[in-house]
Order: sequence, then C-alpha cells, then structure tokens
Amino acid sequence: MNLGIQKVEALDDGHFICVEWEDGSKSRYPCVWLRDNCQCPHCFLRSARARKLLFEDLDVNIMVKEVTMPDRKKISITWPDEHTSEYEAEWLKKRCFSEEARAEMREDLFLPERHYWGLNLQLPKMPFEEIMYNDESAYKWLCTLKKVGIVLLTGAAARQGELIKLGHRIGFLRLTFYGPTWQVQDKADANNVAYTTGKLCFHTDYPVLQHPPGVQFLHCIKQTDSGGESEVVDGFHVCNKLKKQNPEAYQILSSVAVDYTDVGVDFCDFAVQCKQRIIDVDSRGQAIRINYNNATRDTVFDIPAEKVRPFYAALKEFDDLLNNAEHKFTYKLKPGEILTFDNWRVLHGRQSYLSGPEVTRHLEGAYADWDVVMSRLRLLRKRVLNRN
Ligand code: OGA
Ligand code: NM2
Ligand code: ZN
Ligand code: ZN
Repeated sequence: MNLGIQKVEALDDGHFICVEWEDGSKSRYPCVWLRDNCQCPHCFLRSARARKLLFEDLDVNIMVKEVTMPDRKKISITWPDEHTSEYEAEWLKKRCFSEEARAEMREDLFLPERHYWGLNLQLPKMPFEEIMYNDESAYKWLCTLKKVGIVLLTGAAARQGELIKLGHRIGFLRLTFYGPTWQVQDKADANNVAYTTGKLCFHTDYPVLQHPPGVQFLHCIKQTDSGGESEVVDGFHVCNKLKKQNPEAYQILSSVAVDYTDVGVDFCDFAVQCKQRIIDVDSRGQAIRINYNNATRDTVFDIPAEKVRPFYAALKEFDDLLNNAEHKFTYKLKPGEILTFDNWRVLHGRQSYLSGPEVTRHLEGAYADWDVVMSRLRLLRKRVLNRN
C-alpha cells in the first residue's frame, strides 16, 4: 500500500515511461495515455473530474521530452511543446497496465464475482428497516444482490408506497409504461398476463425494452391462501449448464434475435417492439443478460423458415433446464416482504391462484437500473469503508 517510486525512465524512444516502485516491481505507461490524462487545470476540470483536453489536440504519436521524479510520491513529465504534467504515485499505481492490476481495478469497479445457486439456495434475508437507515446494511444488501442475484427484505409495511421509499434509498426507480410502480393483481381486461390469476412460467421482465430493467422489486401486500408461490432460478447458472450440455442450443439462443411486442395502455399508451437474443453474452461467450418472456415474444418471427424449428428445440432445452427441480427455488411471499432480484440474471415465475369477489393477492412492483444500483453501492462502500 502507498508504495513510493524508486526510479523513473523513458523507454522505446520516449513512447513509454517505466516506473520502478520501492518494492522493485515495475509499471509501464504509454506516453499517449499519460498526455491524454494530464491532471493539470488546463487539461482536466477538477470540479467535474472530467477531461477538458480535446481529442483533436492530442498527438497520438507523442513522446516525452523529459521525465523526472521530484520526490518519491510523484513524477513530472515535460512534453515537446513544453507543457508539463505531474502524476502522483498512488494514482499511477492504481492505473498500472499489468494484467493483475487491471483485474483488481475491474473487480473493484464492477464486482463481477458471482455465487451460483439452485434448489438449495439459502435465500439471503435482511430487515427492510435496517437497509433503509443503516449504510452498512444497505451496502451488504446491494453487494449480495450483485453477487447472488437475490435478496429478500423483510418487515416492510403491508401497504403501497414502500417501494417508492426504497427507490429514494438507492436514488430513483425506473419509469416504464406500467408506471413508476405497478400493482400485480387480477384485473379485468388485463393489459399484461401478470395481471391475471394465471401461472407465470419462468421469465425476465420487460425484454421488449431495448434496455430491460436490471433490478426488480416485488413487494407482497396481500397473499392468497391458494397458490401464488414464487419461483426463481439462477439464469446464469443454467446458461453454464446449457453451454456444457448442448453447445449448439446455447449458440442458437445467444445469436438468434427474437421479436418481442407489447401494445396497450397503462401509464400512457404504448406500442413497443424490440429484437433481443434470449441469452446475451459478452466477448468471451459468458451470459450477461437473459431476455426471455414467453408472453411478450411476438408472433412475428423475423428469421428464415428453416431456422425456426431448431430455434424452438434450443429454447425447449433451455426452458427444461430452467424448470429442472435441481435448479429452481420456490418461496411463498408473505405480506410485508420485498423480493429484490437481478432481472438480467434471475428468472422468476409464480403459481396460479384463485380469484375471489375481492382482490385475493396483491404485489406492488418496481424496477431500477443497474447503473443506479451500482452507483449507490460504490458510494455506500466509500462511506462504510471510509476510502476514496
Ligand atoms: C410480474 C411477475 C410475479 C408474481 O408481475 O411480472 O412476475 O408473483 N409477478 O405475481
Ligand atoms: N409488468 C409486471 O415483460 C413483461 O411484460 C413483464 C411487466 C406488467 C410491469 C411484466
Ligand atoms: Zn495538462
Ligand atoms: Zn415478472
């Protein structure tokens, strides 16, 4: 921690700077990157913590004229046009380009660690009160939400409005065509299959949106005696299984664009259309988002006829794995409980239930974006661990 600098020199005709640390390790920094990231008031706007330097003013072939080490805690560079830049040791260390240093920074910024689960999930539970008023608890809530993909909050009031408070706790909720929050209950002329008493098979919410909500909150206000159990499954875990068991199915689901549609009226009138791959993958083929709701999958299917049956066969493989008893976890929400989960990762469903003359079951739902949730997580971490 807080290593000082032992030596600094230019390498490769002044295209790189090599910093030797007090422990003997070395870091190499490309000069174009150093010039681009000059922290002086001319190049960097401190109040916005943003680059002022225009790209058009950056010479991508720049070489250092001179590099010095005024003290063990910083280096100073003079550029061919006599502009000078200073870089602090700690700042440089964090931005070292080595594989290990970049991995460490990546983990710090994005918390990519995942704990996969199945039938034997120990559902993480936390009191709603606690995460609302205690920063350490809120931090733990969001870390677990990121790592495990699901956390149950307990002890909220059994009335509408708790999710609005939760939204204020993280920043703000994601508004959609179904409103700032939405009421899951049996409705006449339902504008969504969720607003009936029917069974909902495993799905992610809202794949019809170009950027589906990253996080979902389901707050139980009233629960029925007859059915209505929630089911959840770790979609990323199942994707790993599918990839091993049937690489061809995985390849189809991660490449074929499926049409989704949602037309109706709620918060305002809407006619939404989108193409999504059911399994979105990163450059290494790892699943990063599931986009699957069988209810809103369009009748329009914009692929060649001969590719249709192989697609259905692949989806059947995936759906069978999702529903495999080894993978799914069942839980019946009680009034006052809020299920918070990663809507990009965890697929959810519910058992059907009986209707009655009055509302027999009522959940209030809301969405948040991962950008907002991760932003709150980083700020809470800073406050809790008291670091920068
Ligand atoms: C939904 C949904 C689950 C439930 O509204 O999208 O999945 O338990 N609801 O009613
Ligand atoms: N609701 C619950 O993709 C979907 O239609 C999910 C959305 C109606 C807000 C359901
Ligand atoms: Zn500068
Ligand atoms: Zn849903």
